[in-house]
Amino acid sequence: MRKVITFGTFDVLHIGHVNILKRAKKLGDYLIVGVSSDALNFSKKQRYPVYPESERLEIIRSLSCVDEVFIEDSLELKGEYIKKFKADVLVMGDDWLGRFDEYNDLCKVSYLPRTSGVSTTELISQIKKYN
Ligand code: C2G
Repeated sequence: MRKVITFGTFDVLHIGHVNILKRAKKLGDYLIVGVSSDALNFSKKQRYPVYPESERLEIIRSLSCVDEVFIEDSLELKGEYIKKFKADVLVMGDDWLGRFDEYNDLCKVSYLPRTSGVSTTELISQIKKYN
């Protein structure tokens, strides 16, 4: 069984998130998703996600292409997560191109193209315009 692991916040779920998860699953048989914690998100972006981690975890768990989920507590723990889940492939969007090449020693690292024209940040600013 070929295991694929990927990570993300997946706040305000949109088609770009679904596309990357479906494509990640196609690279193997079993898809594990590390959902970034609220605290990790705050440390990265200085704001909390719209949906709390418990809800983001449950939403991602409910997708048919996802087999297993867990909370990602730190960006620096990727190597530990890859070993713990015995992942064969690490998938990230190409906005992270080159950032995780160090894990090539542990598994294959694959960057997939982002879906253009959609992002959580753009959705939030669009929603703010609806009064
Ligand atoms: N994504 C995509 N297309 C978009 C938007 C996002 O393919 N239009 C991908 C990203 O490249 C990422 C995944 O969807 O691989 C999740 O995106 P985010 O929720 O923005 O996650 P991010 O903040 O990049 O967190 O440990 C890594 C980080 O936690 C990733």
